Parts: sequence; structure tokens; C-alpha cells
Amino acid sequence: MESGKVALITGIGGQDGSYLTEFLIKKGYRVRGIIRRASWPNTQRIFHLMKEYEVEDDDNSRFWLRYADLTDASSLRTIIEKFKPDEIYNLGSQSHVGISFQNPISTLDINSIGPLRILDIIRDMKIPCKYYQASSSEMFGISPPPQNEKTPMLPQSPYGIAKLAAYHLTKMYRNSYGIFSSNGILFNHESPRRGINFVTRKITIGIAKMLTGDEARITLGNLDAKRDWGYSKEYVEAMWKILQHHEPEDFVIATGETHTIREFIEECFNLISMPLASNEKQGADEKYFDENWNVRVDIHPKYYRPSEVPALLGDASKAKRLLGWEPKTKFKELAKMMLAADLKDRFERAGILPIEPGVEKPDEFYLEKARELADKLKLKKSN
Ligand code: NAP
Ligand code: G4F
Repeated sequence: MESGKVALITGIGGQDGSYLTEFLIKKGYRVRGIIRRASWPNTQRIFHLMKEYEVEDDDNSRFWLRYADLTDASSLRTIIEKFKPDEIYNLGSQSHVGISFQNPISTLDINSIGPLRILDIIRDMKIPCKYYQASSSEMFGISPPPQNEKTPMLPQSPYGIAKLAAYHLTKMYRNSYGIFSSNGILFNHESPRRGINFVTRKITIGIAKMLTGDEARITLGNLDAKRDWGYSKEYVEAMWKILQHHEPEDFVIATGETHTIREFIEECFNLISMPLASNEKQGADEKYFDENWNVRVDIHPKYYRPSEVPALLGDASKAKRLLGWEPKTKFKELAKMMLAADLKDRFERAGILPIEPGVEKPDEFYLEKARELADKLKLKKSN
């Protein structure tokens, strides 16, 4: 156990922030995080940690949260001066690519100028603090797969462009000022904690809601894009390993497998023995039916992006070679884990299954219950 180090995490309330906090606390770190003010709780993913660890105004506390914002330099400086972190993990961002087309300016402010604000505070304060930048495979844009650290970056969205600026600033502050600043170029990674408007989670929640009668169909955009999907809980270990490497460098983190969105949908429906029987294509109006000709998955142009990243497939051999990092969870296991978690949640909310705190059941238990409900749905429709 490596005790005594202080880590500061921006975006601590996000998917990765919550897993990274758990990981670092286990390593013996004292973790400090910034959250921004919200009109409704944005700490759901770290609520269990707040309950377990938070001690007011105690330097020895394992876990401490403060309000700050990546758009507010003085709030960041106050936090860095107070906590004197050994490592900063900059995970905070407007992380939705589709929404970045609607909010390009705030996306650049948070995702490019935000990291610049932190890097410049480290430079100005001359502190020996290591810096991790949450860079993204979205930066590769239309560069054909497979993509590695040497692949040209041709981003296609305000999000991708913002992340590319931050990537270069991270390198520049390393090369010009000798700051230990590294990029983790992470390909898509998901989990049961994934935000609900990313495509994988939208699909797994949508299926669970269909079975409880809360939703009739799932409406999506482009199903042809390919993504390299890994498991967030494993990717946060790679972030830590990147900062423990003997020198600052940039690393691709990925599974090396790619699948279309359509394949993810099919995998999830197959898991509950509810295959999509047929589809009909009329321009952008692609519809997937069940065997009774009820629409299950529908396509709406509003979910298409003005420009798309067609195919991502990462080559993480550098991370394997230099960091000893390798992914364990791949596509099929990830789909199963995410679907089972949403089935559990929706079944408990609907009173189909009792809430049993602390009781862990295997994924198969929830999938089997889903198959029973899917059969009942089929019977009801065919009567
Ligand atoms: P996420 O769940 O969307 O979390 C993002 C976090 O950033 C949230 O806690 C959010 O707070 C916070 N945030 C947003 N604007 C902020 C601001 N102005 N000041 C401070 N905090 C702010 O994202 P994630 O999936 O954990 O991803 C973590 C990081 O990795 C992000 O930078 C993302 O762009 C990058 N990344 C993600 C992936 C992926 O596939 N997940 C891949 C490559 C790179 P609120 O809850 O208040 O909104
Ligand atoms: O789940 P997505 O929104 O993820 P996307 O755009 O790949 O971005 C994620 O991964 C990046 C790493 O490459 C991160 F940097 C970023 O922060 C984020 O975590 O969309 C995946 C694909 C896209 O091609 C999109 O067009 O799914 C397609 N899609 C189809 N229908 C949809 C939908 N995406 C969303 N969000 N919602 C839909 O209804």
C-alpha cells in the first residue's frame, strides 16, 4: 500500500472519477475531488464514498470534496494551493460528442482552456505535481483504424478538437517547462455507471424499460459506426500506471476489438432471447421489429451528428509493453454486465424483484428473469 500521496481528481463525480477514487483509496492515497454546483445532486456515483469517508476539514481524511469549476481559474488555484496534490487527474469535461455540436464554445472552454488553466497553475506555482490529461480516441476522427500513438489526428467534432488542443498543451507544458504531464488516449469505455445518454447505456436501459413496460422502443441515430469498447474500472488503473511510469509519455488504452452499434444492440437482445426479427430501411428511417411486427428499435435523424467518427479500433501495445497494462473485459462481457445491472435496477424499481441491500446475484439471474418477462410479452402480443 502506497500511503501518503494526495491525488486531486476533476470530474470526480463522473463515471471514471468514481472508479478512480475507489482505486486510489485502496492504494492508500488521500483523494480530493472537485465537483461543480448543480441544481440536482451530481454525486450519485460517489455517494457511497461520501458516506464512508468524508470528514470535514481534516487533512488526513481519505476523501474530500470541494466546489470548483474548470471554467474558474481562481477556484482551481485555491484548491491546488490548499491540497498540494502529488498527482492531478483531469477527468472533468463536457464529455458528450453529440452535444458538443450544440455547445461548441463551452465545450472548448471546459475541455481545452480548463486543462490549460490547471497546467498553467502548476507551472506558475512550480510544484512537483504530476498531471494526467483525459485524452480521447475521438481525436483520431477519420483516421482509418487501427489507431496508435503515431496515428494522425483528424478530429470531426468540437469535442474532438477541444480534446486535441488539450492533448497538445499537455505535451507542450511537458516539453517546454519540464512538467510531468501525460496523456492517456482512451478509447470508449463503459460500465453500469456510464452516463445515460451514451449509446451503450441508452440501449441497456431501453431494453430494461421495455420489459417493465416503461418504454415501448429505443430511438437511436447512426448504427453503422464502430467503436472499441472497454470497461471503465480497468481503464482507471491504466491512468494511474501512466503517472507511475518513470517518465511522462502518452499512451493509447483500448481493447483491440471493434463492433458496430448494431452489433451491440443485437448482442443485448440475444442475451435475453428476444432477437430482432426483421428490419426495414427507408432512407434514414430504419426500423427493427420483433416477430409480432412491433417496432423495437427506431432510427431518428435527430440522433445523427453533423459529422461522424466512422471506426475506432485501438492498438494498446505500447501500454502493454511499458506499463504492463492489458484489458480483461471485452465486448460480450461488457454488454452482459451493463444489461444485467440495468435489469436489476429497473426490476427493483418496478417491484418485480425485491430490493435486497448487500445481496449480490450473478448477472445470469437477472438475464433469466428478463427472458421470462420477454416470453410473457411475446405471449401477450400473440393472444
Ligand atoms: P463523465 O461521466 O461525463 O464525467 C465527466 C465529469 O466532468 C462529471 O463529473 C462532470 O460533472 C465533470 N465536469 C463537467 N464540466 C465540468 C466543469 N466545468 N468543471 C468541473 N467538472 C466538470 O465522463 P467519463 O466517462 O467519466 O470520462 C472522464 C474523462 O475522460 C472525460 O474528460 C472524458 O471526456 C474523457 N474520456 C472518456 C472516454 C469514455 O469513453 N468514457 C473516452 C476517452 C476520454 P457533472 O456531473 O456536474 O456534469
Ligand atoms: O456513446 P457515444 O455518444 O460515444 P462517442 O461519441 O464515441 O464518445 C465517447 O467516446 C469518446 C472516445 O472515443 C469519448 F472521448 C467521449 O467522451 C465519449 O465517452 O456514441 C457512440 C456512437 C457514435 O457513433 C454515435 O453517433 O454511437 C452513435 N449513436 C447512435 N445513436 C448514438 C446514438 N450515440 C448516442 N450518444 N446516442 C444515440 O442515440
